[in-house]
Amino acid sequence: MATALQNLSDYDSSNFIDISDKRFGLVVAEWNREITDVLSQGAYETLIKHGAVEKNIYRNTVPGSFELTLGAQLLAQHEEMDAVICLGVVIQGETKHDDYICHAVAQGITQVGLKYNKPVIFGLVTTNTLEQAWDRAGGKHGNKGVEAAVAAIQMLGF
Ligand code: DLZ
Repeated sequence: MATALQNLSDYDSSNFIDISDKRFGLVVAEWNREITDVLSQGAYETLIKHGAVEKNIYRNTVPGSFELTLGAQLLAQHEEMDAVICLGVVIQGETKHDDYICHAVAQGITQVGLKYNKPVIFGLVTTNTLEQAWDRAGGKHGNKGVEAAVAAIQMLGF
């Protein structure tokens, strides 16, 4: 019987396709920058580990997670771009801003992926507290940037 996958970073990478000629765009939100930098580093290192070439990885920052959608579109529209990975951290506050941002990003990047027919990965960490966000950026719940990169590679082999 197959073992349950705990998370995407446990994925069996032996059947990943060759990504040495694939181009990846990383779109990274500057809001909660200390954390998004860790997510970005995790995604970058994962792509390199699985065979991507440094010159084929394009990293762009946007002010906040709300801008991830447009950032993704500006990269995805290039024919030579194979996959885009969106990374951000949205922490719940006193208002509903987190809800609005998360829904907008989820819907927006879904549309970008469908419009350009290429993987646009949702690497948004959405938590109640800063501590929970760190838990998902190299802490006890792994690094969601790593998982986002794995998802991109996996989808390229689809
Ligand atoms: C305004 C805002 C707030 C309150 N919180 C966050 C957050 O937790 N994470 C994040 O990535 N961005 C946040 N932003 C900024 C918005 O995403 C956006 O950049 C601004 O509303 C400008 O459009």
